[in-house]
Amino acid sequence: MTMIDRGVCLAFVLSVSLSMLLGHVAGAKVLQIRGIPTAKNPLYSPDQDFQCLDGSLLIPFSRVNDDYCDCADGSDEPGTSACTNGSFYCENSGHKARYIPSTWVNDGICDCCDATDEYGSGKECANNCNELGREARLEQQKTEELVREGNKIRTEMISKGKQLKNDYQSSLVKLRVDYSEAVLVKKEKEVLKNQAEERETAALEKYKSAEPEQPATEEGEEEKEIQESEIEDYFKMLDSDGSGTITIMELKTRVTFDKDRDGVVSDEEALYFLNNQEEVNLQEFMDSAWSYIKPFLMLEQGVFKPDDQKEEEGESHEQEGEDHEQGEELWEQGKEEDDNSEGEEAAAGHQEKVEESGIQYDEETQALIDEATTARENFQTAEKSVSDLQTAIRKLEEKLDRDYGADQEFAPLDGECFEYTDLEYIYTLCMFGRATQRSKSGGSDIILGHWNEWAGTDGQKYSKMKYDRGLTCWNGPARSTMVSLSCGKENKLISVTEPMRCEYLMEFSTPALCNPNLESSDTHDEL
Ligand code: MAN
Repeated sequence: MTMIDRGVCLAFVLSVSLSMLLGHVAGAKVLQIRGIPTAKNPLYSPDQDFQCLDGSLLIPFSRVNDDYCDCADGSDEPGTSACTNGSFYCENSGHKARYIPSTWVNDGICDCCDATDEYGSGKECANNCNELGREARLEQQKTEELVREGNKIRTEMISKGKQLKNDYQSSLVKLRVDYSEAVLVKKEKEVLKNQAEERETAALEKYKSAEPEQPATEEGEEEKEIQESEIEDYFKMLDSDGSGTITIMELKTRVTFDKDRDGVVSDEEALYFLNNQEEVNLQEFMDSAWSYIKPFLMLEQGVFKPDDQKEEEGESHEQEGEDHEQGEELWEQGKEEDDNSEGEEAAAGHQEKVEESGIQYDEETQALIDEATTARENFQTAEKSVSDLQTAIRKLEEKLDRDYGADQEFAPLDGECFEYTDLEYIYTLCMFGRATQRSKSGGSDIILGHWNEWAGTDGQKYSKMKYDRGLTCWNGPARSTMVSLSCGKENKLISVTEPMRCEYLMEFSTPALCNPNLESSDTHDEL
């Protein structure tokens, strides 16, 4: 190589390295290192050796942006793609500045709207920062306007929420007083009932031997067999894991057993239907559990209706002999039996037989039966009001403990239900209650989850609600639903999808989240 050739070659190398080192030189005065913001210029001083930003190495300044990676943190190559872990700064004047991975530099793809990342790839990138910036600013204005408008409603929700919490508090005080009174009344009625039943039992003693035995007939046997096979079928259906026993957990996934219709099948409810056992096998199911379950099942299937409905419709009051009474009565009776009052059981047994046998009692005995019946009814009424008050107190306590947001802004939504319909299903979301799905072609509600907790992350706790423990999918998990909340002028269920089988995602807009003081990840950037 001649001296001239060498000179040309050196000049070329210098010009290339200079072009990699320097970026746009505004007004040809300031030396701007490519790939860093101006604020970081003091860390890249051409008249000093360069200290890698992690402090790991000191290198001659000529090795900055020389397309060779020296620093472990990639800080010597902000303007080239030499380091796999470096970042390149696009100023994007007119829009948002951003960092991109330095491996994107000169890769033939326009990443920065000011086109600065593609200075050496030959790719022609347009600088469209002004246009994009304008659009983004408009978008941000719209968002701010929405937050401002929504915030007005949010303020109303806050005052309503606070009012509700106060109301719950005063109702609770009152209910607790009512409850103490109701417990006293129940005790009093229980004493009266026990006394009346003692008299009734004594009076009925003399009629005991007069009760006719039921002779078994062939027809009766056949009918029994049919019934048993029906029961067995139902057993198999309830035994969803095919283990040969029905457990509390298996009953808890079925709305049929939500006796008090509060949206949850409680342990108490499940135990009731399993005759107070944790699990039952087929024999136990036939012998005991079935008599508790059957009336509820028939009720659900519309085979018979609760008493009050019957009365309204003027129907007769015939009832199958051995099954427990339907609906409310049955539940109350079950609870009574749980109380282990043997006298009551015996008297209730008498009562059934009295009705079945059609025996004519003498006047005095009949009067004692009537008296005991009234006493039993009075006791049941008193017992019901105690349990109703207990339920009401429990529900209020739950509401008082519930997290309704920093300013109680979500409290007015408690108990409100919202619907969304897609091509196949009608979805319902009852806030702080449960989420359900119903096929448009009919059938019953499938529970997609019960309210569990707030599940938002990154300081945005109230942006997600988790509903779980829904109806178990065939061979799969229990259904669950995540509700993703965002600021909107009205409370509305916007969409429902099922991204994973039996895991649902609902999008819900609410003014409760239109808080101008909350930093959203977007509004923080300078535009
Ligand atoms: C039903 C619906 C669906 C769900 C399937 C799972 O059809 O609840 O959403 O994916 O059951 O078997």
